[in-house]
This record gives sequence, C-alpha cells and structure tokens, in this order.
Amino acid sequence: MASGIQAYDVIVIGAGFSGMYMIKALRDKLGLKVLAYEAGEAVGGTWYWNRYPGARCDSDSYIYCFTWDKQLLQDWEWSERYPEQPEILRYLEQVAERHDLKRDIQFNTRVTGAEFDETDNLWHVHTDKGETATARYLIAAVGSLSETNLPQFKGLEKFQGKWCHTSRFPNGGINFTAKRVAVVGTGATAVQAIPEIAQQAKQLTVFQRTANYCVPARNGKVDPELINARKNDYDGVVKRIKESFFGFEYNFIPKSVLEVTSEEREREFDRMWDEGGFAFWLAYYQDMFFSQEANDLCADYIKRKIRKTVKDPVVAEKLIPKGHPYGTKRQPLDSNYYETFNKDNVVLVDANTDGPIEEITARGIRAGGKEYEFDIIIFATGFDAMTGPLKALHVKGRGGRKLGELWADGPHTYLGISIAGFPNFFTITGPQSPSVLSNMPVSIEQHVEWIADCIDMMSKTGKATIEATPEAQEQWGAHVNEIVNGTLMPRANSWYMSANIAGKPRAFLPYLGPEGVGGYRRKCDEVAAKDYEGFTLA
Ligand code: NA7
Repeated sequence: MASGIQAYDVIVIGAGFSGMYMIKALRDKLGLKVLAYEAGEAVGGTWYWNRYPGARCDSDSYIYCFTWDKQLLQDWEWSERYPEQPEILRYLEQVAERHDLKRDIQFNTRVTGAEFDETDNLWHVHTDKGETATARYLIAAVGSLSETNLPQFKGLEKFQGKWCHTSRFPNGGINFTAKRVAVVGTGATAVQAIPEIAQQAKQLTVFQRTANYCVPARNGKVDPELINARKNDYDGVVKRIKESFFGFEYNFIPKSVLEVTSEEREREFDRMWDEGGFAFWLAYYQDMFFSQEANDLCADYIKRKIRKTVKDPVVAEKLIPKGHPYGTKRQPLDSNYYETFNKDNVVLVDANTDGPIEEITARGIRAGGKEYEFDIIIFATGFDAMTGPLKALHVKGRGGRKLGELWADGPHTYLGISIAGFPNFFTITGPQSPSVLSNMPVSIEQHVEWIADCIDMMSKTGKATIEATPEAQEQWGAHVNEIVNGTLMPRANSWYMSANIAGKPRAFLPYLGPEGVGGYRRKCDEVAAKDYEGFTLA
C-alpha cells in the first residue's frame, strides 16, 4: 500500500446519532479500528446543521435518545416534552464525552468519493482534504434528510438582501427585528420556524406551494411523576417502542373508523388532538392509510379546526389542504402555526390562488406577477431525501459502477441496508428501510446493531466480503412497492414519493412494512439467522 494512506477496519461517514453509535458498537464492542469522517465541526448531524428558530424534535424526548446507554437514560433530564435543537446537541455532546467518541472522528471533513477495489477487497475513501484512506467496511451514516434542496429559482444571485436555507442556518442565528422576511415552504420545518420568526420580524410573508395538515404539538414541561414512571420502566418502554409499528408508544386503533358512531369518532379525534404530537397521525383508526373514505373523516376534522382557528376565511381557505389524503405527507407539529396567520404582520402567498414563485429579484420575490420586497429570504424547502445524501458520496462498487447511475430511476437496496454490487457497504436507515417513517433513534439502533453483528460474524467466519444478491434486492424492491401501492401514500406529491424536487424520479423512498418497525426488525433478524439469506458471502 502506498505510504501516507491510513488503513482502517471500518470507515463511517457521518457523526450524528447513527455514526456515533456505529463507532461505539464497532470500537468498544468488537475492538475494531474505526474512523468517522464528519463534515461538520462537531457531532450531531442533522441537529448540528438545522439551527433555524423553533428547530425542535417532533418525537417525545424520552424516546428520542440512545437506549443503549442505560445510565444516561436515568441521568439525563430533558427540559420539555420535545427537545429543542440546542438541547439535543448538548445531549449528543454528552454522549460523545462519556464514550470518548471524538478521538475517532475527523471533523470538518467531507467524503467526496469512494470506490471498492476488487483486487484487495478494500474501500478506498477520498475526502475534500485531499486524503485517501482504506477500510474493509464502509458505512454510510449520512442521515436521510441531510442533502439540502435549494430549488433553482431564477434570479437568486441578484437578490440584494440576505438569504439562507433552514438546514444551513448561521451559527448564532439571524436577527429578524425590524426586517421584512420571506419564508418559502410550509413543511414541518417552516411550521416550526414561522411562528418564531413572526414574533420578531416587522413583516413576514409565507410562500406556500402545498397546504399541509398540521396538528398541535402541545409542547411543555412534562409532569415529574410521569418522568419518574418512565424512568422506572425504561426496559418496558424500550421493548414497546422496538416492537411497535412506528417506534413510538403508539398503536393504531384496531378498528375501522367507518364502523364507529360519529360521537365515538369525534371523542377519539378530540382525545388525540388534545394529546398532541404524532398521536393523531400514528395512533389513528387502522384504515386511515388505506381507505379514502376513512381518511376523509380525519381530514375533515382538521379542516374544521383550521377554519375555527384562522380568523380571515380567505386565508383559512388557502391553508386548507387540497388534493392529497391526510397523513400521506410528513406530519408537521404545530405550535401556534395557524394562529400566526391571524397576526397583522403576517401575509400568506399561496401558489394556487395567488400564483407561484416566478423569480427572485434584486429586491425580493416575484410571484403571480407581483413583486414582494424583502430584507431576508428563508428557504424552508426541504431536502433531496434519502437517496440524495447517498448519491452525494459518489461511491463506486464492483466494476466501477456508480451508485448515482444505478439509482437513476430511484433506490434499489436489500432491506435498505445493503446494495447489490457494493460489497461491505452498509447504509444506516437507508432508502427502503422504515427510517423516516419511524422514530429515528429506534431504527438507527436496530441498523447499527445488525451491521455490527454482521461484521462480527464476518470476522469470526473469516469471510472477506458480503453483498446483497441482485435477486434479493429485486424482490425487496418489489415488496416495498407492493406494500405502499396498497396504501394512500402514492396519492401525495410528498418527499416520501420523491415528488418534492423537479426531475427526481418518482419512487417511494422509505419502507412501510405491514408490521412496522417491529416486523421489519424480525425480518432482518431472520435473514441473519438464516446465514444471511439474500446475501453472497465470499
Ligand atoms: P419539506 O417537508 O420537504 O417541506 C419543504 C417545503 O418547501 C414544502 O412546503 C414544499 O412544497 C416547499 N417547496 C419545495 N420546493 C419548492 C419550490 N420549488 N417552490 C416552492 N415551494 C417549494 O421539508 P422540511 O424541511 O419542512 O421537512 C423535512 C423534514 O425534516 C421533516 O419532515 C422532518 O422529518 C424533518 P411542497 O409541499 O413540496 O409542494
């Protein structure tokens, strides 16, 4: 090997939740030589980059954490029901300290390419620092929502004011006081940011392309007795979330919404609405994702709430979602989102009724033939979800085949963990795994542990390479599509369907298994127990 090239057992890309636990599992449990490359200057991944006002997790804090550090589960005190971005970063910093993870992370370093060398069965990994390192295994811990989507708006370079994307917010924030501000987008991010920005800005104009169904977050302090009860039963909590459908302590109501009386239905809706959070989305009657008729009942309830909350009926009508079933786009959690449109300094420009964004001008945004002037534009326009971060790595598998080319029509994976033709390459919460349709730490831990067990098996059996067979990959893809095509999900132009970005081939990106994350976990374990069925080991 050429001198100057560092050799590792494993290279991990990314030091967010996934990368951090991957280092821990490989280094401290298996004794391997591991290096993680991280583009940011600190740990945290998505929580390092997304610093916009109001950035907060939408999972309850007591289950949005690592469950493998049992002592920290007891010691750490979350300040609120949903942890805010700085608090999650503090938590992850604490984990890094406790487990001495930083010594194996190279910060401020972006992976720019990697190829599998079939002569030595090693991955050769290149960085933006001009370095190359080799490893037997390469693990992408790059997150599902880390590749920023900044649409190619005509004229952006002419804008004289300040602009930024929510996922690249400057450290230290932006002072909106006395400023005329635009927010482009009304997804989960914008729904968090808009109420916060509206409090500061002189004027806030929101550019909406698709109205969303928002449900109340109901953030706040958690009753200390409940905190203690959960801490005393953490083993039970962990067991339940691992076996659940979505990685939460929620389950569908095991009956059809069409079977129950309107009184019972309304009572259940009220209960879930009052509980706040994802209950409304993920603990609903079981036919909500399958039957348009069932779905309409739920959608109507939210539409009534919007009309009741938003005082101007014209604005309310713009905020009412049209054209996609409830729950088929990522559920935004609302803390005064709809109320914000009652403020005198807030204006809504809706692409359907007022006209779409045509261009960015020197002074602002032109939409529907009208120019709006701004000092600051915030793009809350989301991500090139799931496939974007992996394509950006420029990985090449056997025969120099490029992942980007093989995925030209959408992702092809086996279990969302492995890709045919890419030996010893694993993707944590990759496309076609439950990932973004689950409470992420639950799915991350499952993948990390599965991958670590697999690498351990490889060492113990003296195998050099493991890779998905093309047949297993094809069958998995067909299964993923068959399941989703039986639901209402394909009826939305969501980022789940790759439909948020012009030109991205339409494909369902995560996996919505018939038995959720619990069933998916059992499937992965079964594959391992059957001597890694669907993989070729050499
Ligand atoms: P999302 O959910 O993808 O939202 C992006 C928003 O930006 C959404 O309202 C989009 O409208 C809008 N958008 C995107 N491209 C354009 C263009 N070209 N013109 C106008 N408007 C546009 O991203 P978020 O950051 O809110 O949330 C992503 C995830 O992060 C979230 O689900 C959590 O898991 C955390 P659209 O609805 O596509 O019509």
